[in-house]
Amino acid sequence: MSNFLPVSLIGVPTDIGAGHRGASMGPEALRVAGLTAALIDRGLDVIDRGNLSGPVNPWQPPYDGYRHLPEVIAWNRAVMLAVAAELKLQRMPIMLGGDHCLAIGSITAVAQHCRDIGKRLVVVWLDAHADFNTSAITPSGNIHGMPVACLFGHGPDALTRLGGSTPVLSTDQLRQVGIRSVDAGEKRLVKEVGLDIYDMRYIDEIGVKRSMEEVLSGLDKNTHLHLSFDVDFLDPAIAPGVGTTVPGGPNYREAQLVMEMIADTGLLGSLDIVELNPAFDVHNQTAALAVDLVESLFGKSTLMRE
Ligand code: 5AB
Ligand code: MN
Ligand code: MN
Ligand code: MN
Repeated sequence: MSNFLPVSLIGVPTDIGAGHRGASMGPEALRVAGLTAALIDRGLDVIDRGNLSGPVNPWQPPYDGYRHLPEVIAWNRAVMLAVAAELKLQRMPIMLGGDHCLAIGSITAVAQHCRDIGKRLVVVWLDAHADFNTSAITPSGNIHGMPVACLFGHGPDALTRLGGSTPVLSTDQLRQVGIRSVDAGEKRLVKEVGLDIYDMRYIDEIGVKRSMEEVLSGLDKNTHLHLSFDVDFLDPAIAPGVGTTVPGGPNYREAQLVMEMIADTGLLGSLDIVELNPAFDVHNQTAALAVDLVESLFGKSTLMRE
């Protein structure tokens, strides 16, 4: 049997925060690619809770620097409540996204839970983007480019205070990996706040292994590790099924090593799989790759080390 908590899959079929339609089909694509069976094969106890529901995508232009803000709020409330319920049952929530704005709700719930039980939360954010835009600096108004800023208290009250208190995260609680596309205003803000970013330049220079050793340093038994996995973290050559591809991401083995090293910590407590967009995918290959990587995240390739 595995040492992992039982897991609950939570489908979040929305593209409300994205600049392209289609991430709403992500949860089903992950299921079709065999996510549940893969986790059961890893020895995990798995319940698929089905999909959350929320407002349809009205596909409107941004208003006051935000696109679909009321709908984003509604979806995130639903996510926060669902995640809180699973954590209370001592289950590991796995979000099947859905665009990355859902991380506001999931991480708000996880942070609240950690406060309640006296655990330290550390978030590892795998992404091509820093997701640190605000209404004043966003080039798009798309809220999937803003979740990290919201979690740090920069954003509309309804999102920054979704769970009551703000900020949800501080700089010592977040490590971003794989970053290679940051907008001009976003860059200034990220530097001002002092985000802990392991960008692709850094990874190229010192390698995945040493980078991940640094990312995962300072964790202990009392740490709850939340992984927010934006599929556009991966190189588009292996993962075309996302709306916002950026060249120069990790290749297959580099991505596997990232997941394997996270698995080795034994501290994974919650997970978002986001931004998968089947409308851009080829024969569901990106969903299949995401499932393959999640298997590594749950220890598939550590056999030789046991
Ligand atoms: B994702 C961009 N920075 O804000 C913006 O995929 C892209 O969740 C955001 O990382 C990408 O619109 C958001 C140009
Ligand atoms: Mn991204
Ligand atoms: Mn993202
Ligand atoms: Mn994206």
